[in-house]
Amino acid sequence: MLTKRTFAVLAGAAMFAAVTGTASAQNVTLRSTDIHPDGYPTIEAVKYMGQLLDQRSNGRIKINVFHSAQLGQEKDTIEQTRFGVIDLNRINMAPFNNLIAETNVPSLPFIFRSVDHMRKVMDGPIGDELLKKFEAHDLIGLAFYESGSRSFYNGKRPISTPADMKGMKIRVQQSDMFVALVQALGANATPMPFGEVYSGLQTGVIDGAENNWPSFESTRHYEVSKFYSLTEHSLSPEVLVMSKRSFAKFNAADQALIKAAAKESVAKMRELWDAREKASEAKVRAGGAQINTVEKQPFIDAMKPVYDKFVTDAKLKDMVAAIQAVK
Ligand code: GTR
Repeated sequence: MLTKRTFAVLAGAAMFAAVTGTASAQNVTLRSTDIHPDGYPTIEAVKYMGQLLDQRSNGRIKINVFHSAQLGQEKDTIEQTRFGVIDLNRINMAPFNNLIAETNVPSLPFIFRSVDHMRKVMDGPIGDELLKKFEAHDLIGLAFYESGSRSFYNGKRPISTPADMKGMKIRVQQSDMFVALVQALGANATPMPFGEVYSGLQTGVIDGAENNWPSFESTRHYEVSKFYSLTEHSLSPEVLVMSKRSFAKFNAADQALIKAAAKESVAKMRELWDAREKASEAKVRAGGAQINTVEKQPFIDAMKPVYDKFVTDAKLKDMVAAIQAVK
């Protein structure tokens, strides 16, 4: 017997099939998720991709970006995207680390020498290979976005050496690699969704966290955690993935349109990101954050156990070597 709810779900699915069965001719609005607030560079980049698609499909394909974690925190949205409940997901590499071994590599501490190095790697064949790894997990990797460099912040004291972190409770993303990274520095790692970090800092459940300038600013974490120490330990990029189920509903021409619009949004993202990093830095400085630089070598030296634990087989070792060889 069909319950009312099942009927509603089936009716919804049938309607979707009717619309998307000839998706290339009908109007489709893709649902895209992001945890950041409206106006954040990642949100604006996906909106830009939506504008390109809208124009190029003569209004048939649009994107609706659900910002501020309206569709859930990052880790929870992965399953929904795999099932096609969410069509597009702008997310960091870190929540994929436990699922797809290769995604650990660009998140590794100090793997990139600079932002330019990171851009060159992610734009080149290594990045393309990585995007393909999502397919076995019901996702289509469309593009990588910037995420600047992540540094530690806390409310207790400036961090100048790993010893300053001893015993601190540091929030990390839900990734075993980030847990190991923080433990290798002598601190205690607490994996936690992004949306819970502010109250965690405020109530003292955690002493600190790590992130880039724009996220440190947009979350107002600097109000409750004022020491920002420029360790710049990870450049873990953002990735834009699409549900394979949603993607399969388009014909080849529209699939090419989607892929091209995503790739073209990368330049837009970079332009927005560079400006936002500067604006965020100015805002947190004006807001009373205490910034210090660090000598990086002791932090780099402490990372050996992380590489030993996560760069285990030959293909991951080759990927690390290939990244290091990019000039
Ligand atoms: C941000 C990133 C998010 C998420 C967040 C976090 O920099 O853009 O995708 O990874 O950090 O720390 O959870």
